[in-house]
Amino acid sequence: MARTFFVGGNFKLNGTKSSIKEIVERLNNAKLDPKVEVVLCPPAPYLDYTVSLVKKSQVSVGAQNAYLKASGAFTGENSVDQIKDVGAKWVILGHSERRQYFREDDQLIAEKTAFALSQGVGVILCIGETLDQKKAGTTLQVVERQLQAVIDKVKDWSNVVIAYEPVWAIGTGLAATPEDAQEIHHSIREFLAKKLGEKTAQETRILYGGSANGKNAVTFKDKPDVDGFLVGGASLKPEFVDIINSRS
Ligand code: G2H
Repeated sequence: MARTFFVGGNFKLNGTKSSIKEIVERLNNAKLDPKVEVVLCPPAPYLDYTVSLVKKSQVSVGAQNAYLKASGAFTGENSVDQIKDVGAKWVILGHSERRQYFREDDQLIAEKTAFALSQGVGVILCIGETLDQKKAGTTLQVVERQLQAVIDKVKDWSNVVIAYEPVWAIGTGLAATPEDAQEIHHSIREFLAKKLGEKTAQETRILYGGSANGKNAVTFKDKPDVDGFLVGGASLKPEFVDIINSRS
């Protein structure tokens, strides 16, 4: 089964009503490759607004974080039920910025992933090694450990998209080479096959994230295990359209 190419826009802590309107209207008016699934992830206060602006069925909206409870006394958290209530369908979990600045560990990320999936919200699950881990040659150990924590809690991966985001490539302008990304993505798929079976491994989309942009996206075109991108900085710019159309 062919995997649908997936491009996520992670706005991070950026945007205003006016800039988000500009981004979504650009996508509404652009000629997008109809075979690509696009997910826009604005900051939580703009989820409802972003949903209201989207005009194309291939474009949906996701949150950048969600808690492992649907409601209650959890000041400051996002609820998957509320994410669903405003019409968003996805949530990014495990992003390295959450791991680093908010001390989220594998266990918490796995619990949040399991909860979001149980409530019918798709998860863009981020994994990736730091520069020190890459230098130490432990990239695969790190991503396998991050995946294993989720595998222990989640058996149905049909609503999970993995984003391999090497931390050293995030926001640095230094993207992984397509060859390196392909090698890691292939190893991740082999790991999924070993742990969850060949069918799940073949069906799960593995995105590349880390300084993806309008110029380099096309260089990943012939890499069979790169099923799309999770895009930060460039998702705020007109070149986001080029990334979405990079396979066509
Ligand atoms: C990695 C990526 C989006 P950027 O964090 O998740 O950001 O494309 O700015 O490196």
